[in-house]
Formats: sequence, structure tokens, C-alpha cells
Amino acid sequence: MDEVFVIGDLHGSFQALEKLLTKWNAQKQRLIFLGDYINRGNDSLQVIQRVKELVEDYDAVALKGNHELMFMEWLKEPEKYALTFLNIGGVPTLQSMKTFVIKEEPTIDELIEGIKREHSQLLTWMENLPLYYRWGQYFFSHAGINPFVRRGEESTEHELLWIRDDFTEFPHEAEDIVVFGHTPTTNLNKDLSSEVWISPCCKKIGIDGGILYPDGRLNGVVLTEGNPSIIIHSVMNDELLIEQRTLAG
Ligand SMILES: [Mn+2]
Repeated sequence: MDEVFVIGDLHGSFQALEKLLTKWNAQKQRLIFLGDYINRGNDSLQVIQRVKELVEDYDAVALKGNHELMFMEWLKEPEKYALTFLNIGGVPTLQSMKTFVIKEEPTIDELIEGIKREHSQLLTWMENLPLYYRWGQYFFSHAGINPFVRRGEESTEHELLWIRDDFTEFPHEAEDIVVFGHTPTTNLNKDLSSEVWISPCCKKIGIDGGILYPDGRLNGVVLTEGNPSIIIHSVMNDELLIEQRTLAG
């Protein structure tokens, strides 16, 4: 396929995902998800199940985000990560995953045991998600790359999942055009909008529209091999928007 359709951070926003997918052409475009499927929003379970289905049925690429990592860490050591879990919006994730019968006031350990039993395949799948994907000159990861490596692949796991300003603020040395989520574009765009951000050097494309923030959006970016023109579909306040931009400086 000579086109990809890249989707940014979802955070349990199932309806927005479904709406955006109406713009995806399954025959022509490979789907790529940049991670952060869960936490904060109400439909984390539905979102992961849908993404997993798209990977299995359509060969979509689903990368890991730091929220998937944090959730797995919490499942393993709930006491150690209790506060982090609350701060990152884990409670609605738990609620969406509580699809089984359990006594009225279960302890955390009982809840975790239930989740592990009920969703074991899904959890194994989440644990093993890839950290990056390459498509020609395009390099996809959740957060970005180490700005000093020659190729995105040489970045560490921690950088691929967590990096922010060190990557976004200055041009990187790799030739890669890096497509990433993680840092809401409202923190990158000078006008504070949630539109897709293209760096001045045109080698970074930030697409996390912060769907759960006021005036946030979910972005789906269509890239075509050898064509600097990109099409952006967005879901904002339940409406679909379309825009064309170009990567040329
Ligand atoms: Mn993130």
C-alpha cells in the first residue's frame, strides 16, 4: 500500500475513533495507531478491543504508548504505582474492564485478579505492542526519537515512549520524518490550536489533538509515498473536519 492513515492518542474515546474510521480507506491505506489507547476516557476496553481487531483483520500497526506501559506496571505492582494510576486517569479504565461478576466491595488485589483472568489475551497483546514502525523515510513512535541518533530505531524504549521537549524543540539529526503523538499539539502550536503540528524543519509531525481536552480533537493523517501533501481528517466536538497541508518548507 502506498498510503498510510495514522491515528493519534485515543484515551478511551471510542465514539471519536469510530467516526474517524469512516474516513479510512481499507483497500488503499494501512492503519497506524500511535498508542495511548486507554485511561482518562470512559471506553478504554472498547478502544483496545477495536484496535486489536483491526490489527488482526486488517494488518493495522498498533504501537505502544506510555499509558499502556503504566497500566501494565500498575497491574504488576499496584501499591507502588497507586498514586500514578489515579493521576493518569486509570479509574475509568478499571471500570470499563470490570466486565465480570465480583463481590460488592472487592479489594484492589481481587479486582486485578479478575481483570487478569477476564482479559488475559488482551493484556498479553498490550504488553507486546511494538515501540516503533518504519515506512520509508517515515518513522512512527508514540513520543518521538532521541534527537541525536542517525535513525529513529537507535532510540531507547524510554525515549520512544516518553520524550517531549528534547525532541520537539530542536531539529533532530536523523533524516527520518517522525510522526508522533504524546505531546498534545496545543502545547506545540503557537496559536494553541489542537491542529496537527508540523515542525519548522518539516521533519516532525505531531498529531495528538488531545481529544479529551476542551477544543481537543482526534486526528487521522493520510500520508502518501513520495508526496509532500498530506490530508488530515479530524473529529472535533463530534464533527468531522478535513484539511490539506504540505510538508514542504
Ligand atoms: Mn502519551
